[in-house]
Amino acid sequence: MTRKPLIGMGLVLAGILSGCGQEAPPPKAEAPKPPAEVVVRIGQVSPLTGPQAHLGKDNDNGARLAIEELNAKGLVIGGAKVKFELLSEDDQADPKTGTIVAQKLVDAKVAGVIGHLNSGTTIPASKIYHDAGIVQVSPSATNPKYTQQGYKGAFRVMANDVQQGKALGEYAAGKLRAKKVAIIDDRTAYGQGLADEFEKAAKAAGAAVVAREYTNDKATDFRSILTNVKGKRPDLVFYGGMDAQAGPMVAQMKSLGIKAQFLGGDGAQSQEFLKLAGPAAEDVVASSPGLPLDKMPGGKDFTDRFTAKYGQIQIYAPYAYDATMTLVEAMVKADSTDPAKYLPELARTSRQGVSGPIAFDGNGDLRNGPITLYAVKQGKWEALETVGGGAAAPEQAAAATDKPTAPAAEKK
Ligand code: ABU
Repeated sequence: MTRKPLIGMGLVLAGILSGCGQEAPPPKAEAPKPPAEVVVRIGQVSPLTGPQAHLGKDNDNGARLAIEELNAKGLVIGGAKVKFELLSEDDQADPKTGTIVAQKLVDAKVAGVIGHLNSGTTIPASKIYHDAGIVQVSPSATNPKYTQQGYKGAFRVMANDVQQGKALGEYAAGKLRAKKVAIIDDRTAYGQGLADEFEKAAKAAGAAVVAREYTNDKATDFRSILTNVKGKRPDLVFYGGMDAQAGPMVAQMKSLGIKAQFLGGDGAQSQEFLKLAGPAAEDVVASSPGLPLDKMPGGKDFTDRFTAKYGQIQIYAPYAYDATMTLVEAMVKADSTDPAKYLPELARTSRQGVSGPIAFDGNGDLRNGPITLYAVKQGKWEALETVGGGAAAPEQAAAATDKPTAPAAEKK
């Protein structure tokens, strides 16, 4: 027996139905199924306890705001609706604790990490993430070594301390006309590294280093080293370290009658510094990578959204927000939350963040990151000047964020 083609059978069946005076019902279209929801964990690490807890919470809240906004969009990645979950860990700004919590995040199978805050924790933790194939974007670690280790998954969204130290050294010897400088650092990767870069640049610009002292990132009494410094009669005291030390140090300089100009880096350029130093903060100068908040392309909107939920911005919240948005944008572009799949998209990032344009060089450093110098005037930080980078023009400041910018080269 010969088999009839199915189409012929169909026609026969249709004929039978029409012979009965009935119309064939149109085939029913299946209602599209809503994509399944998957939970994607993103790690965030910063000091959430101890003297830098206010900064750690600032990073945490910046990343948290980004996660809330991303979840509100209902993103679909790889065919599934994604709910992001922020896993925040406290590294206490301690390098050993940093590696312990990094391993905890690896074990929790996070899809990426925002952090750490401190260079001293970011650098040792980066080996753990690298070995586990996890991508890391630090909002605030500025020691150059972090991105010089050859780890393809290590990125940062602000300028590093080679750039910051140079800007500070040149400002000290140039605009501040310092001839004799004293340098104090906290012996952390950040504080010592920035002090070394400052020293190089200040000497190259003609200043002499008359004292080099050190403390640590838990200390609160600096009178002994400040007494040594006073004996050298410097024009300027540079401190490489965080606000928890810089604030009391400035207050103690005043009580010891040290009239030298105080200069610090981004670790000192916080709202907390103003509280800790009190009236002695007046005329202090400090730098910070990035643009002043009111000059950031998305600064005003971000400030409104952030402060409504979390209160005052300390320093790094916009960068933690940008780091998170940049990481997730790469996942969306790759249509995958697998670090191996979205890493090439992250390396090619070219976007407008709230803090400014975000694109990475071959090491994972931010391209053209600006550095801004600030002075305390009437108890508030006032921007003095911005060096390097592409400082946002006023018309750019009003522009929406997340706009594509010029394409960047492939990472490594
Ligand atoms: N950038 C200063 C604070 C964080 C760090 O690099 O240690």
